[in-house]
This record gives sequence, structure tokens and C-alpha cells, in this order.
Amino acid sequence: MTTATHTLLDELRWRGLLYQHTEGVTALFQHGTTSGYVGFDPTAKSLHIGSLVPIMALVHLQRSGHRPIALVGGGTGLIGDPGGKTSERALLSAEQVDVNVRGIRAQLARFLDFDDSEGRGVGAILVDNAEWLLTLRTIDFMRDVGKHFTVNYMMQKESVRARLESGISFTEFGYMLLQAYDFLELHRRYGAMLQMGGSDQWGNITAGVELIRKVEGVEAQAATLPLVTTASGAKFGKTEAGAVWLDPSLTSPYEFYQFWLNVDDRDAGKYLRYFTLLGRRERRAGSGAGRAQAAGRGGARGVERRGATTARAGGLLGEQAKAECQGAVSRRVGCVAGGRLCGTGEGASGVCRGAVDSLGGPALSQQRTQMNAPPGRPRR
Ligand code: 485
Repeated sequence: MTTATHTLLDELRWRGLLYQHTEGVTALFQHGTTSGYVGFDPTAKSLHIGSLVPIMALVHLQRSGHRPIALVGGGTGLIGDPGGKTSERALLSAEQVDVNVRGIRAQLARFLDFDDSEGRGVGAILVDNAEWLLTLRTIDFMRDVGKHFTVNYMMQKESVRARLESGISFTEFGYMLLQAYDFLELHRRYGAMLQMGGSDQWGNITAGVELIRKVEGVEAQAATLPLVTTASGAKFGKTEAGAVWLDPSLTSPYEFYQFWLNVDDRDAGKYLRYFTLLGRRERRAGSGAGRAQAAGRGGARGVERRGATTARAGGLLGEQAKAECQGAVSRRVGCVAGGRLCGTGEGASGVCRGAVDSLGGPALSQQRTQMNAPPGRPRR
């Protein structure tokens, strides 16, 4: 748990996880406990590794004493966010959205701590916006929500502006109002004061801030996270085989591990900050060893250190996810640390096997096998 003087914002900033935010975010974290949310649309039955960035933001939010809310867009998934798309999306069937919601809900549940027994009000909440969006009445919505937004305002949003030439349906044009309404609904239900998302979500998130200001007279806040970049300029999270999914039936543990193992050395430090809970000191120790190794000095001691910190990361995640840690997704985050840190170097296998073992579970056997492979295999 971060201390009061070491705010969540400092933590996110140090991790490079803060891209843009509204002014009041600083004050928000300084005054007691708050709730913040991230929304995930069920466009597929699994999240992918890019989703780990906002998930980690929720994890940090919770670790610093606030309530994280993960929202699955069972309602918005039926419409489709125009953001980042150069052309109209094909509508997903209600059945497909349903299957996808179930997959994503189960994955999200593994990362957050739902235990509210200490009564501090920071137990995570998992919601599906189908709960309120599917029963909205058109006339009510157009009067109560639509009236607060001018078409001019909506056309300024990047997600719409980018489509003015190629065209955008009324359906996708209206998407931002649904997301704005979600923020209002979560504010009313759970006192949500913050919405986070990737940098492409800024327009949708600030539309919600606007709606809450107009309807409730409250200044809610927005914070976005950076898009993950790679030193080579390649798209993060893509391999020749396609996206790297969190679902082991779509991306095998072996492929998943290989993805992290093949991360460019120049990206390793950044990804450790993004995807693990390793702190400043531990991370520096890790990257120092990495440099020594890259310089051809081997460094079993360094590797041992790295193994130790990996064990810590695994432990933290284990503690975070409690019993759920047996689940494949949690183990995968543990493996992020394990993968990157244990990838090469003599002596790494033993130490790291221990680290990964601390997360347990037979599904890791593939990774373990890989870790024991001789060092110096070519990297992509
Ligand atoms: O109330 C909300 C309803 C839906 C959403 C958010 C809040 C989903 C959002 N519109 C969206 O499309 N998000 C993307 C998705 O679900 O795939 C990605 C973003 C990315 C990051 C991630 O979700 O492109 O930047 O925010 C969590």
C-alpha cells in the first residue's frame, strides 16, 4: 500500500503510466478514499496484453487505498466505439457480445481484490453497463443526456473528427454519450470520481466529466494512460501470429512467455514499470543486472538479484489475487516479471523457477521448460 505522502499520482507518474489528466486529480487523491473506473468493451472473448496497462492502473488505484471499478461494456459493446477506427465497425450479435462479456468478466475478476471485509470501502466492483444501458428509453435519454451536448462539441472529439471524411453512422457518433452516461451512473451508484483509460479514450472520458458537472454539479476527473510503444516502432502486443491474448486457449502459455522473452532490451525497463509491481529500488537492481549481462559480463549475482525481485513480484501478485492467483490470467502477470527477468543468463533457471513456482500451478510447466532452455537463443 502506498503511503499518504506518496500518492497514487506519483506512483503512476514514476511508472510512466500517466499520459493526460484533469487538474483536480491531485486533490482527489489527497482527500480520503475515492472510486475510479476503467471500461472494457467486449469486442473479443478475451483481453489482450495491451489491456494489462489499464488493469495495472486499477491495481495501483486499489493498492493506494481507493476503490477500483472494472466495467465491462455489455451495452456499449453492442454499439462500438469509433475511437481509433478508420471505418465503421460491423455490429456484433447480442449472443457474441454475451460470450465475450463472460470471458472478459472472468479475466478482470482475477486481477482485483473484491474483499471488502475490512470495511474500508476499497473492495473492487465489477459491473456490466448492459445493466442500465439496455433498459434506457430513447426519449428519456435524448432529453436527459443528449440535451447536455451540442453536436458541435461532439464533432470536436478526435474519434468523430477522424471520421468526418470517411463517414460515421449516428450509432457510432452517439457512442460517447453512452460512455458519458456510464460515468454518471457509476458516480451515482458508487461515488465514482475518476475514469481512466488509454489515451484514445480522453474524448469519451471528458464527455462524462462534462455530463456529471452539468447534471450533478460535481467536478469528476479524467486520467489517461499512454499507448504502449516499442523501441523498434512495431505495434506493441502483436506477433506474426497476431494479438497476444490473455486467454491461454487463444495464446498458449508458451507463446505468451515467448512474447515477453523477445521484448527488445531497450523496452525492458519501461515494461517492468508498466507490467510489474516492482518498485524503484528493485527495478534499478534488475535493469543494472540486465545491462551487465548485455555487456557480456554474465553476472550470476545480478541474475540472482533479479530472481529475488521476481519472486517479490510474484508474491505481491499472489497476495493481490489471493486464491484467484491459481487462475491462468494472474499467473500470466507473474510471468511477465518472470519472463522478462528470467529470460537469459546462467543460473537464471533455478532462481526463477522458484520465483514462478511461488505462483504455483501446472499450467506453468511450459514456461518452466522454456526457462531452462540454454541462454543466448536469438531474439526477434
Ligand atoms: O463506460 C465505458 C464503456 C465502455 C468503455 C469505457 C467506458 C470502453 C471504451 N470505449 C473502449 O472502447 N475501450 C477500448 C476497448 O475496450 O477495447 C480500450 C481502449 C484503451 C483502454 C482499454 O480499452 O482503446 O485505450 O482504455 C481499457
